[in-house]
Amino acid sequence: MSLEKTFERFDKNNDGTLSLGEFSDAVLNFFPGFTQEDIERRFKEIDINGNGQINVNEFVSWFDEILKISFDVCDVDGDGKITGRELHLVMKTIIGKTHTKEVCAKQIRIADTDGDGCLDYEEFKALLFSDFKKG
Ligand SMILES: [Ca+2]
Ligand SMILES: [Ca+2]
Ligand SMILES: [Ca+2]
Repeated sequence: MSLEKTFERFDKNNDGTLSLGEFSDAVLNFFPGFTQEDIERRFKEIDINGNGQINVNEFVSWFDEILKISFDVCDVDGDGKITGRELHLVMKTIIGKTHTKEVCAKQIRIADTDGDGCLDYEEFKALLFSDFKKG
């Protein structure tokens, strides 16, 4: 699942842009902890020309940045990798989901494609998108 595909999926009326409602659905799907107020503020930041719509380029670059920030926040010790313990902390504080340590460890195992026991940025993204697919 790429960010472009995510965009298309949430562009419910297929007009090639995301309205505030469509954007809100997309954000909440990945980050249920966001409040409506946060979402509206971010929407205004992304919608630079103020026409009330976000195009695919604006969405993809914003989302990529948010994912990088989330990754850095998750990576508490800053070694460029996320462990099960770090993931547990993050799910709770940022993403707003409470998972047990066991569930986090299992998710790491599933998403850890190179088998080093931790998630790098690409694996982290894949994990978020796999959650998205399930939901
Ligand atoms: Ca739309
Ligand atoms: Ca780390
Ligand atoms: Ca890995």
